[in-house]
Amino acid sequence: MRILVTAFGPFDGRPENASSLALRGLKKSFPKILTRVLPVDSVVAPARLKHALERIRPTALIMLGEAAGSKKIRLETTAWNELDFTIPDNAGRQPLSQPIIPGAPASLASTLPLEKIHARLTDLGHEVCFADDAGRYLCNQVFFVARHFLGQQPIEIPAGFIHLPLAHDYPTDQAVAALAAVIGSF
Ligand code: PCA
Repeated sequence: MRILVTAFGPFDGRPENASSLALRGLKKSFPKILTRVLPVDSVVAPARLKHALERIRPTALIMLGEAAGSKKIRLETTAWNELDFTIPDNAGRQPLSQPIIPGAPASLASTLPLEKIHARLTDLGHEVCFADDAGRYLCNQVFFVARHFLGQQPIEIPAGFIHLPLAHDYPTDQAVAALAAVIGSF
């Protein structure tokens, strides 16, 4: 299997992003996974992700980001075709109330085995929930772009988004353990 796991770099004045901290730890346990850290830039991030998908042709895609305020690992069920940034991205862009891909469906579902992942993480004692709103910012954007792109390929792969709490709300080693269990469910 070629598993691609993406995370985001820092944004919103915080020095680190919990998702890239966790990704670094995960790579140590699973050196064979392919990784990309995307910038919080609404033009560069989707372009880089699509480029990685074309180059790597992964057999599974797990996208990670951080969700400030969340105490649980959020298994995102749905990507929404809307940009409505509450803060600008790192390049200063702030699209409001506009589609990500005009003419594409209003929403696209995760194709990760979320029920199985939820059961597995719960059994291991992790704080985990399903969530149907990944925001209208970069995480939702790359989730939608990836699902749209992959939906047009001849073979569908499991692909979806997982939001991690900030590192002070969910220690990185625990997030890494949870993600290791996610990887182990493929
Ligand atoms: N979280 C933001 C973007 C990058 C990240 O880690 C979001 O939820 O959209």
